[in-house]
This record gives sequence, structure tokens and C-alpha cells, in this order.
Amino acid sequence: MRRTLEECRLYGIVDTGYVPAEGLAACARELCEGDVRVLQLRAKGWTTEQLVSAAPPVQEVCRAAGALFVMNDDPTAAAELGADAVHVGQDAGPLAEIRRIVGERMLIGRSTHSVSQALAARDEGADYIGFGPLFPTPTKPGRPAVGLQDIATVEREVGKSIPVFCIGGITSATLPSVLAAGARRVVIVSHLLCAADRAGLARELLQRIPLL
Ligand code: TZP
Repeated sequence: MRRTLEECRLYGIVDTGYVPAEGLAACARELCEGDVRVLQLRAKGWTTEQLVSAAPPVQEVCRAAGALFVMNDDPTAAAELGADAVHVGQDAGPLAEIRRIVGERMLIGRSTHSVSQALAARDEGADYIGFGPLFPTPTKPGRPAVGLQDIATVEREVGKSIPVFCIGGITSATLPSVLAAGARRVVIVSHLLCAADRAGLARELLQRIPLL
């Protein structure tokens, strides 16, 4: 699991803000066909029960493709599902608490929005972090963009210990500036989910991100 995480340069999210409930597994399959090997299910506002009932087909697609299945925001659902990872925000409380819920084996990711939050997440035992949003994004409305200027510092200070995934407003057009700023791994949501050919675009983007 850790190796798959460490080798990942393009992290995908199946987000119910863009994909209807009945299309989640098909979307996951398209992203996996595009060589995405870490895939999160993000369903804001869903209950644990709804997540536990909807996630298994997505999880099965991930398992068949050798991709990690990440449950967003809900450690209880992640534990019930036996997810490979759970991703939590800054408001989720101490990671020790999350760790108690999900057990020793599950990977834990944390969203961070500043260098100090990135350092704190590493020190708290996060297995990876998200860093952003780099640009304003409709996927997280109202969240101020952090820009590109701190990417190199986060990569230098945190990226040597755990993977750092830059996120927020990354598209074919913005990717070059993100990579030039020092990013080595990215999460791309709406740009991939809104594409006519998700698998093709994922493969194309992946080719543009240098091997680690
Ligand atoms: N966390 C920080 S930005 C973001 C999340 C979940 C959304 C990124 O979505 P997009 O569509 O790739 O900008």
C-alpha cells in the first residue's frame, strides 16, 4: 500500500459533486484505466450509512486495478469498509483519534493549507498530505487559494518524509506552473471528471508529470 502511495504522481477523486451516485463505479473504472492508482471517494454531506452502502463497487474497481481506495472525511465509514486510506481535513481533530478509529494499518491523509499545517500533519503521523488549494476552485468554493510560492518549501520540509499532493485548480493549462513551482505529485478533480475522455486525459497528464 505504502509503495503504491509513494509511486503515485496523479491522485484522482470521484466526487459526487460531479458524478451521479449511479455513475461512481464507472467513473472509478475510467480513472483506473487512465493509470490513476490512488482514488478517493468524496461525497460531501453523505451519512456513514450512505457511504458504506455506495462505496463497495468503487472499492472493487480499485482492488481489481491495484489502486488504493481512499475514503474521504469519514473514518468510521473507512473502518467499516476496510478502506486502504482515509483522508481528513483540518477540522477532523487529532490524528491520534482518527488512528484509534481506523486501526494501525490504514493510511491517513490530511488536507493542509499552509507550511505550518503541513509540518504539523507530518509531525502528527500523517502518511501523506494534500497541499492547497493552489488556485481558486469550484470544487471547494470559498476556500482561499494558497498560491504556488510555498510548494518548494513544503516539498523540501515535508516531501522527504511523506508524499505531498498539490491540489486545487490544477488543469492541463495550470499543470506546467505547478510542476515548475516544485510539485512532484498532484490531485486533479474537476478537470478530469468533466473530461469527455477521462482515461485518455489522465494518461496524458501523467505523462507530463516527471517520474519520481
Ligand atoms: N481540497 C483542496 S482543493 C480541493 C480539495 C478537495 C478541490 C480540488 O478540486 P479541483 O476540481 O481539482 O480544483
